[in-house]
Amino acid sequence: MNPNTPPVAAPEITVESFTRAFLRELNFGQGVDLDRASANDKYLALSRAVRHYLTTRWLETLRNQYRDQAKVVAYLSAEFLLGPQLENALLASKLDEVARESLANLGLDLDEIRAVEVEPGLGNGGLGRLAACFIDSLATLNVPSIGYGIRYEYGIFKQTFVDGKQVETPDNWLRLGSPWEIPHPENAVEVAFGGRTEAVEGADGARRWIPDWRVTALPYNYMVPGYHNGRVNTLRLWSAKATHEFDLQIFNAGDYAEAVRARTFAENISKVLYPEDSTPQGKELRLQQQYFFVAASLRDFLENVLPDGYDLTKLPDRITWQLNDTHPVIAVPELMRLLIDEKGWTWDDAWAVTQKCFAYTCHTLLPEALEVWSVDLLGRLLPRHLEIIYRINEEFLEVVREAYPGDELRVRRMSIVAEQPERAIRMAHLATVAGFKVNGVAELHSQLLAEKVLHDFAELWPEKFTNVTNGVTPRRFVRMANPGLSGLITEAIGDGWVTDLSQLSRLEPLAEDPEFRRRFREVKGANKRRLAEVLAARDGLEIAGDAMVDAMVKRLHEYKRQSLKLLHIVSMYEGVKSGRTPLASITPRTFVFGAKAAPGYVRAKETIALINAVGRTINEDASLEGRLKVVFPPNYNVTLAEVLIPAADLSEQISLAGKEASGTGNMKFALNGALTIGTDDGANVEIRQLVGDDNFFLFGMTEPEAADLQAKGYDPGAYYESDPELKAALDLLASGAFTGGDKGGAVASLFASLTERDRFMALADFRSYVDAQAKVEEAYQDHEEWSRKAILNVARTGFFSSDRSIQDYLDRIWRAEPVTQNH
Ligand code: NBG
Repeated sequence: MNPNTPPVAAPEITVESFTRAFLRELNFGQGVDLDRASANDKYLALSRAVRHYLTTRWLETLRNQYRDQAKVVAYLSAEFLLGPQLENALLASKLDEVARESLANLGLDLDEIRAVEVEPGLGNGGLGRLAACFIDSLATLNVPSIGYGIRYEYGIFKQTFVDGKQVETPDNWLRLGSPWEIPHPENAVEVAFGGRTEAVEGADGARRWIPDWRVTALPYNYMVPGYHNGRVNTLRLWSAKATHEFDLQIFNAGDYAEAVRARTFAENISKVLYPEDSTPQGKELRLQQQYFFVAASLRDFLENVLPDGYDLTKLPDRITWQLNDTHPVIAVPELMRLLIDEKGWTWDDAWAVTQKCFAYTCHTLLPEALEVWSVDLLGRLLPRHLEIIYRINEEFLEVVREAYPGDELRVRRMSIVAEQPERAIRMAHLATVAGFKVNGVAELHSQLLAEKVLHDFAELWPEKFTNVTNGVTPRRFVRMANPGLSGLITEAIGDGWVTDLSQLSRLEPLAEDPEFRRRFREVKGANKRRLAEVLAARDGLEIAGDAMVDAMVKRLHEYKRQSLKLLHIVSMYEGVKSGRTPLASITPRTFVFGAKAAPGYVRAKETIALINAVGRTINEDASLEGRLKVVFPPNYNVTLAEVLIPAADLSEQISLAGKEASGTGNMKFALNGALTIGTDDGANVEIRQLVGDDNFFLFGMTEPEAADLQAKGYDPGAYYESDPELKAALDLLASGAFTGGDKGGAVASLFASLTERDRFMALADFRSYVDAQAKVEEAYQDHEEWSRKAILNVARTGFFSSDRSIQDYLDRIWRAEPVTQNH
């Protein structure tokens, strides 16, 4: 075939063409006619029809990329929490209206078909969702880029509640097939593990690795369409397959059981996403997953993306591998290994190039969340990589000793190899040594990284450290999730905001316009009704018609302090029951929780059980006349977020200051016109600076105050004793009033943990939190004023677009350029 043969043209964007593409897929792809088609048939045929439109642009993007050889950004991430794909694909390719009309002509409803989609839950929370927002922005900004990750067969577990307690079931998201992926077995690569190394005569640094087992990494490509710009980037997720040779040998020897065992062992690598958030589990399988996907990705880039014979000394001009947290950091010794052992480079040449290829984003401040691998495990699984890490460390420590002669304490602190409590590799140190830039994800976080977590490194290499505040994609989280608000905004300022969110500032004067405020409230009201319908249909939950929607959705973690929110609810309830608060004075409110707890995180699971117990009591208490409701829909995910966030009035961002790296839910809520009640933590700080103190409910200690109190000796019992409302709330909880008289179990455990240790100082912030909540109550009474504040939140938070984040990365870290498509 002539290499210049252009790809087949996409079907025209007309109702007729679309209908033909849809019916063809239904008939020939699914093998059914319209009358007999199941909902899933229709969904698959519709998605594949949309795919036709994207594919042509995708092929074109790839051809241009190959021709231009422009610098590429490879986003290496163990998680991509994509959310549903169909609507985003329709929107990006300008097919939304056409598809709706075409289906309506056939007597079908687009929204009904959309509802069939099972979202790929290939992430735990913020980190994975951020990766998904970033690839969307990279495509929309026309940046040649590729996302690399793992195609987990089971994503984040499905959460259900049994008697209010979390029960996990597997998320079999591929059960009915995914129309969005295209496997490419011909591009499979092998990844090796285990074994030993041996010397290579006369080589500078090179050694031979003799692994003892291998798996095949099979790539699945996903399209990442830019918004209305003709670019379609690639997300390549790897699936583990047993190698055939390995298999066949055992099989031929007649040991079928062993053959199956070997296959299962190999394929387990991409079987399931680790349901951990913030705290890594030192599990061998997890290290296998990490090496598996980065080894495959590096090889893929070097062999399939670069042209044959590419001069690898120029690699830093062609690529930046962005390390999304420490999960992909094993890529550093892997590149060294490839260059030295396989390409025959000297150590120094390899290190010079490697150091210019990687940049590292840190996503946490919790010391226990910084990944560490025991030398024993790493040496067993990746013996050659361990040797390379040791040598990197040796040379690095020489640099430290030279800079700080005689300061052995510092050398020990900075070493990549920890000696206590066991010999282990600190992946964040490796990433910081090897990366040419290290960034935090919000101003405060980056500052604390440089002052605390990675202080010694920031002192040695101040120029390496920088901040890129997170962002979220306005396409999914405003344009798609909130069509009502989008329409209103577009009517007022045109539709340029969808790709340039700073334009939202032009809404500012409209906050003073009573008619605009009325329509804004109308949209919010409609979004609440939509939420009510979804919760009723999805979970049989009931929310109060036009009550304030107060939402706290995020992973369940002690530092995020869902327990503080719970104390507030209990305290309100206690106030009414004890007669301290007249019922009529209470603003009707629906508290909405959404949170998964890591399956092994007992305290988090207890908190879920207690929220459900308190919720049940309050919802069933007729004396409250329905003024307070607590709903906790199980299995919070992207699909639900898209319905909940646009309906919210109040966004709860109440982590202990200095613990939440950034938060991104906080941005989504503000952009959809919810007001934040929050601490001075993560990106809350920047949100408040932008929206102004009058439009944000600030409470709690600042980070230095919290650190101070901790240093002085924090005694939660003293707060319990001295604040009668706090005491009453905690006592009511402890009395078993919400748990059918049961004072043991979760009740006793939470009570003790809060009053005795309270690691995240919920009691210290309780008073200022409930006082701020009282201000919320008061402010909400004045609908006009509240809407004004809400509109100002929308108008002033355009900064939090992931397009802006990506532009920041481009300008200050990647130094890559957009490459415009032909149309
Ligand atoms: C999370 C932080 C959030 C942050 C996201 C995205 C991890 C390890 N970190 O605060 O807790 O918004 O990363 O940066 O999941």
